[in-house]
Amino acid sequence: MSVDIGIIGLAKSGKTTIFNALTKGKADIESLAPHIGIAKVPEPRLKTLADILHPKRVVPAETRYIDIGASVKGLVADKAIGGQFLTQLSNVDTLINVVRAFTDESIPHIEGSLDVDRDIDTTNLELAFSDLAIIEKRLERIKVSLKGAKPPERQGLLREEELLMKVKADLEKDIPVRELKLTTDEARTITNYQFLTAKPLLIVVNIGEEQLPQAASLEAELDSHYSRPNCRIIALCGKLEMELTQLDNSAAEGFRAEFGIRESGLDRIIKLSYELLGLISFFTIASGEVKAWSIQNGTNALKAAGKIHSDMERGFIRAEVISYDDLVKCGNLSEARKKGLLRLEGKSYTVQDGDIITFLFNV
Ligand SMILES: Nc1nc2c(ncn2[C@@H]2O[C@H](COP(=O)(O)OP(=O)(O)OP(=O)(O)O)[C@@H](O)[C@H]2O)c(=O)[nH]1
Ligand SMILES: [Mg+2]
Repeated sequence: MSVDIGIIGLAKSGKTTIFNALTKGKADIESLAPHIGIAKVPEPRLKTLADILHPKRVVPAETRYIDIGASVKGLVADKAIGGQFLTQLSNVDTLINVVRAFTDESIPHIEGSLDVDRDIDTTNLELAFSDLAIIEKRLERIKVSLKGAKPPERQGLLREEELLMKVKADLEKDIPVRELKLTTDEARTITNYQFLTAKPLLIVVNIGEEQLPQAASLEAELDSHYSRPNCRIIALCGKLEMELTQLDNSAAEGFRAEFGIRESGLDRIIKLSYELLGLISFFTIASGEVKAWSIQNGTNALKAAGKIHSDMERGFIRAEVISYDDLVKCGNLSEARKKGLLRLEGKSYTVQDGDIITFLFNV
């Protein structure tokens, strides 16, 4: 199971360009069908592990990107995103909103002018409309169900109704679900609706090449306006990022240096998405392969095993764990074992970022 990231934004904002850059793909920018592509998650520790362990293969974790291929505005019928597009979007783990900041006379902006703030608001509004439509529908259903409901069921329905009314009032005040402070119970109920404004949001402001020298200051300014709980904003040039993926790494680095870009925009997108989702990496070594896996911070060893294979979760016995730092310090596994740095942990052990884990299981 990979992490799924949905790319949204107004028409001609550069969604497919950024999708192609992220997935090193060649999706036709004219095509209206959704594009789905895989990107490897950059993980510098894998290289160090490969140097220490000499595996046959190194397998990074993967992220799936979905470019739904139509602008959010175009999707809106009766002021809410509907049908197949909503289904696609409601299943993703996080959203990227691509906002146009590049100028190009030959590509008319659908609103007739460039305005980053307006476009961010437009998309946020569309997402909120979509959630409000879901709430309205559910509230109507609850009303009907309440008519014949027996006391215990009735109580549950009333509680749900109250929660939905609260969320609705906040959405109407432009407060997205991702910013609400909910109890664990409320959060659990809310998860079922897969609200779009509940998803972490990364806003990617797509600047032109000529704006690159100001990218850092622009980003700092945007950040001060838009960084909110579970929401981050960055500026990058999608077109350049896409072109750089066609080059080998050292040539791409050279170009970046020339443009004063410190880090690949794509790496930053993935890193920030991971941060927003609260994901960490752990590693496994088996059959000559070193593999990276992504899990939610706070996951226990049992669930981490299940991420690899359901058999491993079902037949879980123990996990043999060493931290990345300890392994690097020791230089190899047998030295680490001698020093007693390989720990045996049980089901409830909370996996830490960078752990190298061997699961012992029995099926
Ligand atoms: N000058 C310039 N053009 C860009 C940049 N990013 C994208 N474009 C161009 O803008 C046009 C639209 O880009 P797409 O990536 O197709 O945008 P989209 O959001 O996928 O468009 P739709 O799917 O039609 O809504 C293409 O001609 C791109 O080459 C950029 O940073 N600078
Ligand atoms: Mg497109």
